[in-house]
Amino acid sequence: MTDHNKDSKGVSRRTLLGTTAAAAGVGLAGGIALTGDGTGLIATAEAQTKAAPTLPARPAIQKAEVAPGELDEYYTFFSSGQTGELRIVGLPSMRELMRVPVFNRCSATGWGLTNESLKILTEGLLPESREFLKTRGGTYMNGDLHHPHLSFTEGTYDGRYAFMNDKANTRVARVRLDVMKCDKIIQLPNQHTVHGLRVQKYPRTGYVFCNGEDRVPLPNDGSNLDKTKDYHAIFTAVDGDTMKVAWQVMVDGNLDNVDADYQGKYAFATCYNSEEGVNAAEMTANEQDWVVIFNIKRIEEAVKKGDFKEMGGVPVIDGRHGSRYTRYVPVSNSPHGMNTAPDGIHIVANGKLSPTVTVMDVRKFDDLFDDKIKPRDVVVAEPQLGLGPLHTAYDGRGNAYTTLFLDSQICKWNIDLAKRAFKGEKVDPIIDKIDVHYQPGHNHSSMGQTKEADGKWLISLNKFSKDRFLNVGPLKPENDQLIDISGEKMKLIHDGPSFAEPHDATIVHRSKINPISIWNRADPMFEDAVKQAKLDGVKLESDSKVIRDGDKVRVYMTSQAPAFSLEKFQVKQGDKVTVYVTNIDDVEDLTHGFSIVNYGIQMEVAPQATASVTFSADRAGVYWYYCSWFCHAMHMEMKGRMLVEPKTV
Ligand code: CUK
Ligand code: CUA
Repeated sequence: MTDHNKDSKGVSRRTLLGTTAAAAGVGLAGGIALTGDGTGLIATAEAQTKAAPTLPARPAIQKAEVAPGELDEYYTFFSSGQTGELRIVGLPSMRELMRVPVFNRCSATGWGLTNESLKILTEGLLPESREFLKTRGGTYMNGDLHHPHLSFTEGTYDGRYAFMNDKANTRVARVRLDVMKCDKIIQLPNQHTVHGLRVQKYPRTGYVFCNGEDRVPLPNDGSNLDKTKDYHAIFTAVDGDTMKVAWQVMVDGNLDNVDADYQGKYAFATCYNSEEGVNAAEMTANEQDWVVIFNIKRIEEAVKKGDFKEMGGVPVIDGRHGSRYTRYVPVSNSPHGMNTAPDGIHIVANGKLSPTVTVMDVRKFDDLFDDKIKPRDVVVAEPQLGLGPLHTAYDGRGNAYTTLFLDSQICKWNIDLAKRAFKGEKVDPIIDKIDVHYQPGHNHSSMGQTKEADGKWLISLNKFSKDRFLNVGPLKPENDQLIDISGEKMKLIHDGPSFAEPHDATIVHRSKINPISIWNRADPMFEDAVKQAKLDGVKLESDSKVIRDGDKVRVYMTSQAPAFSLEKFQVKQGDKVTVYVTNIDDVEDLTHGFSIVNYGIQMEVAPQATASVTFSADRAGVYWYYCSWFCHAMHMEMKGRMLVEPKTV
């Protein structure tokens, strides 16, 4: 292994910067083509190798510095783990551009406080959770966002949506990429946690595949603790357009990560705990676990002809061993990452407890489902890479990059060489290794999860930073490292600290993403406010009104820098007050905020948006409300007073 160890310490960021010009052009160089026979997107291995010489000639080291005023070439959508939000980071600068609250509460935007966000956070909850959360604020306060993945059309990103999971509370969310706001959250029935999440790549998304990790009794009614053989794990396909569960499959073992093919035929998930144990010793007792392959066409037919059990209002198909809807391919103990190569052919299950990764050929899956071959016959390579392989990324030139958690390295290896070695040829598939700091989980290459993998950049999401940054106390940041993969050897370019805890990321060329800067007044995000205003005879864009409706009071005002249209309003103690603020500024980046002192109220109101918040006016007195987003030279003066008249007894 030491042959391949390349210490990156000699590389100084200062010497890298300014030495080279940016690589010219985007050159999304994929060796993949749409086949005319309806089988989807497949490239031959030769096409992948041939793709390499057509790449624009690159300097030895790509330019990573993005000068003041320059824009990044890529958007990176980062998960944030237990922080529960989606983060948008520019690449290669690694500058954090935005945080999109999803499963968390956000003080800046009012996510979890405004009516618009509360609707999204509550409408998709399971009935039993709604009941459970009644006395707990109506929704969950936490989330654990691991896997953000963007919607596809024909094998590449189409700029519509990002989908993501909440491992903590079994939810799936969708973020609209036109406004970069979450618009749907649903909670999955029957399932206990969602871990792996990926989307259908072809013909489009389509399905969002969601791995149920933990096994629980079904129904989970408290009557069974120790009959653990009656616990089940569930795989879910969510319809990405309607955000409803399309179908579920009951499987053996715990599902970990998932990916899909480029043909629209299969999804496949790594499974650990084939032992179906309930503690670490039991879960890792066997030498082998498996990858479970889901046959999408057969499952859709089963749903059509009724070969399922309805549970929790959704069709559940039996996909346990022996089912015609699934196949189980044995791989070594406790595999983790599941990654489809941009060639549309190879998929890699990452060994974790084994130093190997298992490469399968998706073209063999038809025969496997027709019982013409044995499960292990789909395996075409199993290279030994190092200790703790977790996730694999690709460059579109036939090479793969695997994180080695225990070795704290990225291993670059060649798929074709690995296949030849598997057949007995004396070749070493490993091309290069680089130290990362420290303990990498996921890694990601630019456009590498699409057929348009361009082989320019890799980020390594390291779980530990230890000594890499100024010490900030016992809780340390993670370290997201930028690596140049345009050449034969990998080059470490940048250390990027991040707060808890990116697990996964999607690197997207900026040409794929086109957000707007000013809200459309007809946006569904505030359609409830528009409806209510209509009922009240109020024009949101121009009227300032206080409407009393029993003990409900609706306060309508506009904001235009540097003033709210209402300088004051009056309610009675105990009233249920809803304040609607419509930002009538039509200027890019002119966001106002609305915050009421000592009332715990705060929200963002972006240009042309309406935001609303409802609260109980329980404390009497004068309370100033103020604009919380710096908007104007007179921003400090942008304020008004709410009078809460005391209740008379
Ligand atoms: S997981 Cu965290 S390092 Cu949730 Cu994709 Cu592998
Ligand atoms: Cu409006 Cu600050």
